[in-house]
Amino acid sequence: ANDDDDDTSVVVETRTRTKRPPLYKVLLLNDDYTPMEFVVAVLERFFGMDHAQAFEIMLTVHQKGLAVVGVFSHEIAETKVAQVLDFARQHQHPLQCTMEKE
Ligand code: NFA
Repeated sequence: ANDDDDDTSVVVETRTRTKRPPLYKVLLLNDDYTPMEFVVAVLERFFGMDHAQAFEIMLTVHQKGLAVVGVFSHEIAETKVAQVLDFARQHQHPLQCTMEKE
């Protein structure tokens, strides 16, 4: 410009910190009443497991009291929990399912 200083531009770079979204574990809980075959069917239907995988995880829940059945974004985890609880209620089983931040 028509003045006596020098035209100097300054580039200000702001560092972008990209945060990965938190993940949530979906847990299945043991109880004394839900039939084993029903739990296997839940794991196949909502968590995409084949029969052998589903049976194995069902047994872990039965023996240990609970197991992680998947890890998802908050929204997907919430949906999985709701689907399992709805399906269990529809069949009048007390199966419990919950989520926790990883
Ligand atoms: N404990 C249940 C039974 O003996 C089976 C079960 C497994 C229930 C996993 C809930 C979760 N019928």
